[in-house]
Amino acid sequence: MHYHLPEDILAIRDLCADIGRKHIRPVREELDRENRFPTEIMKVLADSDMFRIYIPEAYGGLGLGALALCIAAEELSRVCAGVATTYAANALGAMPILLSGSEEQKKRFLPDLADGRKLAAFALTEPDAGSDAGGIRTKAIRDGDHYILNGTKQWITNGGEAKIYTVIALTDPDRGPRGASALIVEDGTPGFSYGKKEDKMGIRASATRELIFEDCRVPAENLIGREGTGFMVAMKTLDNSRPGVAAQAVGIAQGALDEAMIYASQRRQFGQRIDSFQGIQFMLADMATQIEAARALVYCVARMIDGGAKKFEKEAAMAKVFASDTAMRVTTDAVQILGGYGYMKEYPVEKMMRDAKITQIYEGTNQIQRNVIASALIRETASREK
Ligand code: COS
Repeated sequence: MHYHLPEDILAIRDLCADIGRKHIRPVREELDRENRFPTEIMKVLADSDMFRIYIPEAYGGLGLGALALCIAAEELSRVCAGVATTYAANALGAMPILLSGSEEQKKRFLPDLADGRKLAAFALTEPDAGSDAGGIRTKAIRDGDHYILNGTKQWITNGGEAKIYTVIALTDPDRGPRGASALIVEDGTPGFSYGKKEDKMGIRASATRELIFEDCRVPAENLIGREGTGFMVAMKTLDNSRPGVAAQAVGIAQGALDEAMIYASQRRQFGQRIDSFQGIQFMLADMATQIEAARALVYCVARMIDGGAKKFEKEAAMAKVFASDTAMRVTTDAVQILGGYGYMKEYPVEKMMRDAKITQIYEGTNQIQRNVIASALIRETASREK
């Protein structure tokens, strides 16, 4: 399919493919086995200006927008979704500042993120507040020119590795989600420590860790926007980041199809290549068709965002659901095509199948995405009927 991508975005795709081939492919199995954070690869991405693409030019970025970020996430995920998650979680962490930060906050924090000197992370989820994001309990109580932060955040991508965290906490606990606010918390702030590092099924090159806040004093100037706007900031952040997860899912699925195509052309059974069997051909055709449909949806939403659309939560959720369900189906079929070999760790498709699973879960489970889509449909119908 021809997507008429502009030259600068095509260059990003080629650059990511090159980094994938030279720097990620040779180590992806080791990173996965050892649950090891890809520090060296982040350095390569920083040296290649890859952290600049989603940051506006005024703050040291290239201002290339959502489509560029999606293409980068897709191409890196084609090789290793764990590395891609580590990379893309920076955009997620930076998003509250990009969307709602003051000029002063943007000038203070974004240039370090743009040149990759510092990594970022986004902290919303808690042990008892996952899908029910409005149920968070972490508190940030104003005390003079500081907020006193207390609580635990769970499953935070880039936890322990990032230097800049955007944290959603209750500044007015009696008001529930309407009393939530977004704060920038820097690594090293007294009272801020890291808990357990998770041992995950997939995306094992990415670090997932608990954040612990115990009477952590955060300067009041680190409040993003106004008090009480934190839930909205979080929701808008997720609307903007979900197309990136969808792009990651497209990349994982494409990587699995690439492997299945090569294997099916080389494997011989019953005296012929297995890609000469109609049963395998139909599987490959369905895999390719689903991937292309997912990709078209992702690029379309990214272009909506870059075109300045104000509301795209429905489309972002649709892309996330469709692409991640596709990734799960396609990677499962890829394992099936490789048969017994596919089930073994010496072939990459079993890792891809494990990696695919998280795309149906994080940044909002696919059940929550369907809630978001249905609510938007019902609202649209009601407003048409008025
Ligand atoms: N953009 C802007 N505002 C939004 C919004 C959006 N996408 N979604 C909701 N809001 C606003 C609503 O308009 C409402 O505002 P008011 O209080 O002024 O009326 C407020 O936020 C609460 O919305 P709602 O009643 O829909 O909230 P719910 O508690 O029912 O939860 C869901 C909504 C389930 C959609 C939300 O909790 C969610 O997205 N959960 C998943 C969280 C997630 O993705 N976690 C992953 C971890 S982060 S990587």
